[in-house]
Amino acid sequence: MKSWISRPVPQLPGSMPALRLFDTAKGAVVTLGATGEQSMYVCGITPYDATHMGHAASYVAFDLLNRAWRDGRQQVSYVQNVTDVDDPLLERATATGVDWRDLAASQIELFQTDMEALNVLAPDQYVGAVEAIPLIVPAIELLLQRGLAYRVAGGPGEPDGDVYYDVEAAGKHSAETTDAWTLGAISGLSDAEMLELFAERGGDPGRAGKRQALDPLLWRVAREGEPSWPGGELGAGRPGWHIECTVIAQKYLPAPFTVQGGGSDLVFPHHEMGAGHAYSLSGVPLAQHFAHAGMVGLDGEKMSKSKGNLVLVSRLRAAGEEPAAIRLAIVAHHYRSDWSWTDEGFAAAKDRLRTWRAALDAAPEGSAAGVVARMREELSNDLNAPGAVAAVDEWAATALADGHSGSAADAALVSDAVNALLGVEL
Ligand code: 5CA
Ligand code: ZN
Repeated sequence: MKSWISRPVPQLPGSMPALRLFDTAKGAVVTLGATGEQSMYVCGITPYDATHMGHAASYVAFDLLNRAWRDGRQQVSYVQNVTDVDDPLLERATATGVDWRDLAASQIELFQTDMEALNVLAPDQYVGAVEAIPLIVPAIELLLQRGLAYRVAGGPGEPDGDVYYDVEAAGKHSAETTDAWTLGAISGLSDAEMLELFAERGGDPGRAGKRQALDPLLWRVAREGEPSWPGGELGAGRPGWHIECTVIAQKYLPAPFTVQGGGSDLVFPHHEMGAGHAYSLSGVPLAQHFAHAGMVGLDGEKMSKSKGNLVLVSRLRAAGEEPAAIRLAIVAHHYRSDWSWTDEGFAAAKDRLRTWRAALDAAPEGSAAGVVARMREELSNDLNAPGAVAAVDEWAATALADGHSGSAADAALVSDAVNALLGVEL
């Protein structure tokens, strides 16, 4: 599928120190090897509603990582999916009387426009679940052959043949190797916690005929009134959610790739199960590291399409708000923290943008190198964007207090650094 267009990233003199990042699976900050080549998979949207501030913040978070790597002279391969067929999309389409394909296409278009406006660098591969089905089917067939997946009998009104992943068999299958995956390897959650989250986040623990309550769906055979695709030995149907991301990542990225990213609501079951699927298919881990962005709320509640408490990037843009100010409001929060979007926070970001721009006209001679070094230091420390923002704040305060006539070279370097590292165009 077509991706959006990245804006150019200014090249700064010097480079970022070694990058440290919090790894969810290890429960600790790790240093990423500067091998020269990095690879990242970030879970994309389910396109049934417009991009809200929570989605935007998760893509900005991994855009900071992308920019930090590039500043550290690393080549980055970046893949993102779009879950362009799934229950919530089909349900919304039915409820609103829109063809599900038209709904998905319109929301993907809006998402890409939002990403472009927010100066999020585009992935190298932007891949839809639907276009990946020919890759997903053989992967599920292989899991069945290996005894790591099984078919479930239907019930009243339900056909036979939905395929589920056998988490227990998969855990045993990988047990002899190092870095093996067993349920909980990524999330570190207890069985009770997993059961609760599984039900909340698209799982079906009570489905009759499953071997374990936490076994996730791999293939849903065709139902009347639902779209379906040829499934080889599986029969016509459509894929489950986790296998989609695993197969797309395995197709387009090295194994293991460097970082799997998404919001913290994807830790379980999505990234847990995806890691299991990958191990079962290839015998090596899906990713070296798993990183997660915090949840964004509105007035203290998680922002979510189902609750309807949404601040939409597109709505703010339509109201004439500047995307750079939206981005600055996002990066004022550490990517791992949970935070709420507020009018005051947004007003503060707009003030800050004005202040930084005014300071560029008064940049003291020789002041830029220090602020660039501090921004890099902060960002190399688990993408501490608020620290980098504070460094620019201090520089701006000094510039404005001194009342110098500005140094054009210093202004250009600070402006380039704020653009290259934070993605904010001054
Ligand atoms: N299509 C799947 C991933 S394969 C999906 O989760 N789509 S989504 O549209 O629901 O979410 C897209 C991304 O936004 C995910 O990384 C998700 O974790 C993140 N996200 C969703 N809601 C929030 C929120 N309130 N705050 C922060 N991030 C969020
Ligand atoms: Zn995903």
